[in-house]
Amino acid sequence: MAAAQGAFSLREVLAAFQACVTEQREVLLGPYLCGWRGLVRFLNGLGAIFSFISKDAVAKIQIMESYCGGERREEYRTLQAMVRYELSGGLVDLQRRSAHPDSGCRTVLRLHRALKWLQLFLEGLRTARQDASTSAICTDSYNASLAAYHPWVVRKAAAVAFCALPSRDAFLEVMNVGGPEEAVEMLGDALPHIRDVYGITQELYEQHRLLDLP
Ligand code: 1PX
Repeated sequence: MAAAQGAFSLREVLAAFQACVTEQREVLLGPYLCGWRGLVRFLNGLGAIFSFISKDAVAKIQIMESYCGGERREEYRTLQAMVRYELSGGLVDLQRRSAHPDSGCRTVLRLHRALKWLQLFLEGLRTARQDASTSAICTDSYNASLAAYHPWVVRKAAAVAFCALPSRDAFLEVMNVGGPEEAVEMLGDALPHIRDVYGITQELYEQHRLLDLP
């Protein structure tokens, strides 16, 4: 699978996660959502079998984009501001989805859990042997993160889709950042930023007891 000339590079997509964290250690939602948009674009390029995943991700990105571009956009500039605003305004369903089924807090929580999958998957890709199976790396990362939050039917559909992933080398090539060595190096540079965004979000959600939002 050759990397298409002029196709976008995963380097730029992952750079968005670096741009997320401010000096005050706040997470900017603009670059965060840009990062997710880029990842979805990448996922779409992997084939139609992944479209049930990208549809759900896009739906969640769109919910957040509408808050970020809406009347209360100032309250949605950072994750910290969003949590403050939604919690103080009673805009989050804490027990069961009812009056506020699509709060920013619950929507970001879904993306946040998926970011853990991404972190594990990229770490796996980076450190695996050349002949490793991408689908096994993806399955392991999924089982160690998102799977716990998904019903049986989603887990099964995901397992089937993962079988369609190309080999590790082909996958590194579609990332379009140069040869396998360069791709591995780029992942090494990008991962600390993804871990950082994940860690800040996790701590914020823990502090406010938001990690189990329905
Ligand atoms: C170099 C690597 C780049 C790969 C880019 C891949 C981008 C993947 C984007 C995945 C975003 C997944 C968001 C899932 C959010 C979620 O958990 N939603 C569920 C719960 O939502 P609800 O509103 O009902 O509470 C929802 O049930 C999900 C349904 C769709 C299936 C989600 C399967 C997720 C598998 C993630 C692994 C992606 C594999 C990509 C292979 C490269």
